[in-house]
Amino acid sequence: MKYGILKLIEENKGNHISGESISQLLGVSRAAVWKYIEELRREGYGIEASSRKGYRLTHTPDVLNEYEIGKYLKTEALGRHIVCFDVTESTNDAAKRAGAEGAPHGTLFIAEKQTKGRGRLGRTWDSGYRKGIWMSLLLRPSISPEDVVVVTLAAAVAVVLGIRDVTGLCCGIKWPNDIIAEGKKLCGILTEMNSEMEKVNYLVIGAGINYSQEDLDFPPELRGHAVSLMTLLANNPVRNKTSRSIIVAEVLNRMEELYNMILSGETHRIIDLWKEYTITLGKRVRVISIKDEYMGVAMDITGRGGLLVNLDEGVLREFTSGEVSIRDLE
Ligand code: BTX
Repeated sequence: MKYGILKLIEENKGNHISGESISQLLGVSRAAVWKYIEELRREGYGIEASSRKGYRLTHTPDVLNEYEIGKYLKTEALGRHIVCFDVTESTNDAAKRAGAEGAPHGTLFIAEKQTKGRGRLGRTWDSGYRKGIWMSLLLRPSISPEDVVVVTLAAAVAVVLGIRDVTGLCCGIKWPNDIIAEGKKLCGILTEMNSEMEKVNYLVIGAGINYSQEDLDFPPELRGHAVSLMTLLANNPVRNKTSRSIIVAEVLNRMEELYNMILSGETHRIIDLWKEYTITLGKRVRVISIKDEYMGVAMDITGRGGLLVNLDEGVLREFTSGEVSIRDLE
């Protein structure tokens, strides 16, 4: 109802709409309309009220909610249910809990701040209040567990394409799924799954996209290594037309296209797109696996998402997990 009222006010594009009209159109009392307007104002919307003319929208804040994201969504399933948190520990944890309780495919969990944002292998993800897009998507794909890597690769491609669609900015993917711009980390992706031997019960794809941090907003150890979208767009007029909601929606729009390709057996198209945007292939790399470190040249990515490296000792080896650092970026 709250966003129904907002929609009516917004559709009037700068003109007033009376409380009476809103209450008649939506079938709610004028007192209720007033209560919802107050709630919207607390969320940051500028809504002018005049006793004679009614309500007028004067300012839309950069908040993440189902209404703002929904304005730009073109999907059928992804993001059609959205759970928004002001503060939560980790949206991946929220999505996993909801996954276990039967939440529908495509549900999006998104937070203004995470207090225990997680990276891979128990690392932390810095997720400051309203500084980024901290989101997790719950998927219920009918694929086998070994094909999950391709969904993760698709998520990285979706982030790159979504950002490019909105801003024109071209980012690169560092294997397996870091999004890099100007040599710094703009986004990280954490995929977690609940599966049986043959079947995935649900999959959670978490993405953290830095949006408005200045260098000093990052913890000292990340300064110079992490970057935000607004910093990358510092001198670009597109900066003022971009919002976190548009980015979220465009990433989901792209993700649904790619996800449908996977379901229709076209995983090779995901691999091809990933290769188009990667910055890893053809580079001298250091691969840090759980046990050892290896040096070599990254040659290719396999159909199941592994990285093929021509090691210095002359052996071609596939890595399915691990960390890669690109020598040129070090
Ligand atoms: P990762 O293990 O590849 O990256 C984690 C590493 O990245 C950290 O050890 C740190 O060096 C660096 N780092 C931490 N925070 C940031 C940041 N904001 N920007 C750039 N670099 C950073 C990548 O793991 C996967 C991250 C997924 C985050 C999302 S946010 C929504 C969802 N919920 C959740 O708890 N995690 C995911």
